[in-house]
Amino acid sequence: MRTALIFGVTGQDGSYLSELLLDKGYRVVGVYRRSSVDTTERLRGFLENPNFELMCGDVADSGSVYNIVDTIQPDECYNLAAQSHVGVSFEQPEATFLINAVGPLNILEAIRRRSPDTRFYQASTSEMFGDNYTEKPKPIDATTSLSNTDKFQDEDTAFAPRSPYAVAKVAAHNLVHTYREAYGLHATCGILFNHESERRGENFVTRKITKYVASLKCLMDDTGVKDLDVLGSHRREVLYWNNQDGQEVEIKYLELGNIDSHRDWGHAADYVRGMWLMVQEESPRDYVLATGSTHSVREFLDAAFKSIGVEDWSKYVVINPKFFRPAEVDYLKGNPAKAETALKWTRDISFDDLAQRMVESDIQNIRNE
Ligand code: NAP
Ligand code: G4F
Repeated sequence: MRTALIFGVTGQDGSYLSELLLDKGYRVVGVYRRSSVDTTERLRGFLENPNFELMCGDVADSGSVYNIVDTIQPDECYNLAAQSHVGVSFEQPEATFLINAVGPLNILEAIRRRSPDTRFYQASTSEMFGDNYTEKPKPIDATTSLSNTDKFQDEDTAFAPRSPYAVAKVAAHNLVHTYREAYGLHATCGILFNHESERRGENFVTRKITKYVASLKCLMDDTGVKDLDVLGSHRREVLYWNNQDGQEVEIKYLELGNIDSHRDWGHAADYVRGMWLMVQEESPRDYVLATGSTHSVREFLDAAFKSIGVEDWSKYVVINPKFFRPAEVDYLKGNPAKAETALKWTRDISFDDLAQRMVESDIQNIRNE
């Protein structure tokens, strides 16, 4: 039985990766950090699995990382731990750098000193490209949806980080390369573009939108009102309605920041499969995982609101400068040709399916509350 160690197991990707590895017959050891509240909500489906166990630790604490790596001697180690919110990284740059750059350094050192045969995966990100892209590509593999005139990012596009989050991720990315070359570690970076899911953190833009849309749908169903005029004749911050059970329900308008930025959005379940495939390679190499399509936040709003039959979302959305970032990444569109060709990596869930699944799941969550 192979053993996998996952730092950041309680996060979105950690939960999907654990499921994948347990299905493949791995023993999975997940590292969670001490908290005053339970953070294992996303692990509910497999917490009782005899092949799954939890250890407490913090990537920013080298002693705990050394101890865990030394004790477990994993075949594979995945570092998904991060302060992963780009906006928050402007408010907490030091903590972000410690977790996102020093954290992976601690793991690399622990592996080098205590478990050098462990294969290591680092969660790099498309944010590292900043506003840079490649305009005139070399011929692109026919299996991708990219055309030769597209602007995109791939493994050869230079990094130009625009946030403390991205700077820390570039540092970690370069550390992985250094440890691979200097010490011969089997260490791989997956440069992953945005991937979302029903388990996405609630302060990322997709989930923030789908949670709002789901509450709107429940409210409309409960009250029989088809088109709430949140910003029109009912122009008040919060509207109250009585639902079918006679309970008071409130709905506010949805406040967002920059809705003109473009992201390449896929589903996390598809992306964790790509992480595993990278680690199985004989020689460690970096790969971009992306869909090859880009959509604005506006287009995500279109898809989410359409899924409940609302065509005009402008009645529900207010732009609040509070959610703008000091520096924005305007355009991300990944070219997954290398992963598609070398790893035979494919995706099952489309952009429209993604939005719909997230809305449906949030409706279920409200109904089960
Ligand atoms: P996420 O849901 O925010 O999960 C992050 C995980 O890191 C959580 O389990 C969190 O624990 C843990 N963590 C934070 N600080 C830690 C520390 N000091 N020590 C140990 N664990 C710590 O993020 P995700 O979306 O799953 O992303 C996984 C990784 O991929 C992250 O490194 C992210 O930067 C990177 N990435 C994500 C995307 C994306 O679109 N999702 C794209 C590219 C790269 P708590 O539960 O206690 O907070
Ligand atoms: O959902 P976001 O916060 O994701 P962002 O910044 O693209 O970062 C995510 O993807 C990265 C990969 O490219 C990961 F490395 C990172 O860990 C994370 O998972 O924001 C997406 C876009 C941005 O342009 C943001 O400015 O949506 C815009 N936006 C507009 N209103 C908002 C909001 N973002 C958030 N979080 N909240 C808003 O109200």
